[in-house]
Amino acid sequence: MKESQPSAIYLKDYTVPPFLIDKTELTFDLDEATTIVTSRLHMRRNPASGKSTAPLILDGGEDVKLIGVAMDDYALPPEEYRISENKLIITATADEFVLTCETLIEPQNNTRLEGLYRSSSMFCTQCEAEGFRHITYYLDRPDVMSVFTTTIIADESRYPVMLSNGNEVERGKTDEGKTVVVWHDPFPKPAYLFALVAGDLAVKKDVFTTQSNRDVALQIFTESHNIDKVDYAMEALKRSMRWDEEAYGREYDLDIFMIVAVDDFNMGAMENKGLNIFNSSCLLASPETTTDDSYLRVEAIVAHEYFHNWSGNRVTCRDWFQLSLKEGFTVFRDQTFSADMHSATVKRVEDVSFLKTAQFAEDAGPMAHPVRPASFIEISNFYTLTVYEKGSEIVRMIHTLLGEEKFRAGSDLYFDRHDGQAVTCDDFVAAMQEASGVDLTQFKRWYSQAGTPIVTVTDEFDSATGTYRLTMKQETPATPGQPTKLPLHIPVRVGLLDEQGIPLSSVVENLQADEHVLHLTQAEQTIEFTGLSCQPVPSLLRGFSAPVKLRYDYSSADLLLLMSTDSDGFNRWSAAQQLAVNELTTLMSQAIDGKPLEVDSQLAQGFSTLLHDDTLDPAMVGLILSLPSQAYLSELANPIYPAQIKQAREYLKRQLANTLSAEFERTYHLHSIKGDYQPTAEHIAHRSLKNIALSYWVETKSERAQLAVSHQFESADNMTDQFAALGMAVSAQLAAAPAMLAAFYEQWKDEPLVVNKWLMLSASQDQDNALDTVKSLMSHPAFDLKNPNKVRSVLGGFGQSVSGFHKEDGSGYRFLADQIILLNKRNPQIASRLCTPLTRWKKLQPLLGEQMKGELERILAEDLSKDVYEVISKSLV
Ligand code: B3K
Ligand code: ZN
Repeated sequence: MKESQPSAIYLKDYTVPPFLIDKTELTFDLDEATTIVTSRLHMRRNPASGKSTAPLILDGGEDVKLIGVAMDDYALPPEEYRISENKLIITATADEFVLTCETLIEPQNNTRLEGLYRSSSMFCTQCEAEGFRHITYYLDRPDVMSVFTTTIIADESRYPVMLSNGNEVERGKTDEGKTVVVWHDPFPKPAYLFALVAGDLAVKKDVFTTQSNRDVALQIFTESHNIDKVDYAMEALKRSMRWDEEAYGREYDLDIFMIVAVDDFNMGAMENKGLNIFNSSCLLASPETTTDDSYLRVEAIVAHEYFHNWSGNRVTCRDWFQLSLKEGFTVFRDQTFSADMHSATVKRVEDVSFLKTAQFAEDAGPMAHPVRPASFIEISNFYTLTVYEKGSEIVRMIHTLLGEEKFRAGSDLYFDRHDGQAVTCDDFVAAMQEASGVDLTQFKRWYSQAGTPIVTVTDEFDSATGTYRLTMKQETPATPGQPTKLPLHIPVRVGLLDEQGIPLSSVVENLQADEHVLHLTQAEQTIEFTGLSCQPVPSLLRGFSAPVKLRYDYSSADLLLLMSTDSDGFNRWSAAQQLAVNELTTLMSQAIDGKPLEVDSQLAQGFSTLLHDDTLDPAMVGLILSLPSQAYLSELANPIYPAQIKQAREYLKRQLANTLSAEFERTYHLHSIKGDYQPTAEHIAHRSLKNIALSYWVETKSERAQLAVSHQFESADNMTDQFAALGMAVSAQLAAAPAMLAAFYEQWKDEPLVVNKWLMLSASQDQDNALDTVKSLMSHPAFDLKNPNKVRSVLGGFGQSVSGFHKEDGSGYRFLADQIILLNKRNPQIASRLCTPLTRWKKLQPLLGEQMKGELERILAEDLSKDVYEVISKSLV
């Protein structure tokens, strides 16, 4: 362990920067061995800071070597500056000056993939949140916005493409024959949005004409062998640009918009001004190599990064505590975009399912934090589901409270008022409140209070007066650092149905309607619905109108009714999930008690109705047929018995398969589509229902079903069908599965993105020898510890192997801990992300939980990066 441990920084300590940087001029002399960066920073004291004698303190990294520093061209002698804890400190400065720094960095030795690094044969950058300081000394904070001019000097034969933010303004040669390219970005921006790319890249070009009739050049760059896989991303980009004009009135501002795909990238993509950089897995797509899910992901991420041009770049964050200002809002924007492009209900179900599985688990664990955190040790650890997904839910609730028109007035005011500024979540809410006249004072607690509220609903019906009363109680469990909680403003969308499922109109506060938005603002509140002729079945929290856990004692009959009749598609899915959860909970208890499993499945009846109704949206039917995942059931359980959850799921799936085998076989054939692959909502829907039906049918192990799986695997003309067949063969443990896995690798070994899917599936196999399998995958030629996608595939996949990861002797946990220790120094961000499954130890059954805790303690004894230290130390509190 280190002598002194990293310490936290606090939102309450925020102060404005003592200096500003009006202009930033950077020169990169690119070379494989060493790169020399010269910066000329046009600085002045910040009049708003009131500190007229404060020293100049610039952020740097341990990997940046200072060659020289000059002020107004006077080279500072060593006694006039010092470097301490990676900061460059200059005590005496004028009020206005030009600071020149020359630094040396080694991109090829940069394994953290922050700052400037090499991926394949190219140079690329990643600067958010605090990566720029690994390039040169700077005021690396988002409230310092500067106009950047970037000069790139490189050998053109190896780096014919040299890119940075903004527009290319100059091109020439040095005396030694190297090429010099100068880029200028007229929009002031924080350093986290800086980007540079140099490499031998192919480009796909297009043009977008904006609503005000300006032509914008669109360029997508990849290594040449991938350039045939960017058409879908280009079309998605154009759809995003058009949508942001229509939905938010936001037009693109520069003359050129570029995207570059790189293979080694810590996350999905990055919204650098005018030069987005993407993990190739989030950009490239072709029918043969890309599944439907990945197509949708490419479209959503292209949109997300593009939307940041306004929600993030033009209006940015004052400090990193405000991260959700740009991320929550931009996720809401991309979710709405995808909903508009495809099916809104399907999109909502997928997003909510993800939130309830992963964000709720985060909220219930040791890293729980508010959407606007009050403190952090390492900001990279706060690019979380809470900041992103729950942050988006907060914006969605504002949308629900304001309605479409006022919400748009609020966003217009926000963008116009704060264009070119670095602002806070409070500024966002203030604009929404001011433009709408809706009081959001209490609502703002959603930003500062962590944890998932539990809303418990009870009801009574007075038949004499036709009055129905709903009593709602809210309670938010304690989270680290927040023992007590205040009531939140929770919008609850409610409809009432009669016993046939027909909507009942009712009156709430003088408003007659089929559906009401109730405002739960107190710890407990009763709401009266009048004008009812019969006892209703409530359809609560329609569309998941707030990110809460809803508790209401539905009977199975109520759930079956909602599942087959509710006018709210989301709640039809939700009712089916609840019914499945109820049955699985019974089965899990039996498994834990060592009893034989048996359940009188009501779900089979509901599924049968769905499978016979050919008028329904096949995508929705597919979603309803999908049983709650192992991860979701783990989130609900306390304590978690992983093996018994798995046993219960497998049992129920087999039961349903056997009961409804004819229906599944029929559905499989009915939804098999002919013709060319198309990633349209309609085709995706048919494929998804067909593959879910087949995945049930094959559980019967009938010969016909097994043949259908092998046939689909061999003859599919698209990755969705081929990979689905492979996945179900593996999970049903068909005899043919090992040969299919081998054949798949052989077929796709030259397509790294497909190989990643193979690595993930192979690592997630639920077998006793799963640990041996994962170890052999890590020494497989296809594996590469430098590449985050491969690490995520293998170790993320292994985490899903219940019998491998949760092995009773603790060997699975030990193995993951070893990998975290190995990656801790090489790539702290990736190492820290890998810790997540270990943070759940307190909820695991004691036997397993103790083993996990032991591994956390072992990791903590190492010399840790800030990233890993924060997660591990907080998990052990
Ligand atoms: N803003 C980036 C995320 C950066 C993560 C840095 N550790 C991508 C996005 O959310 O759009
Ligand atoms: Zn984002």
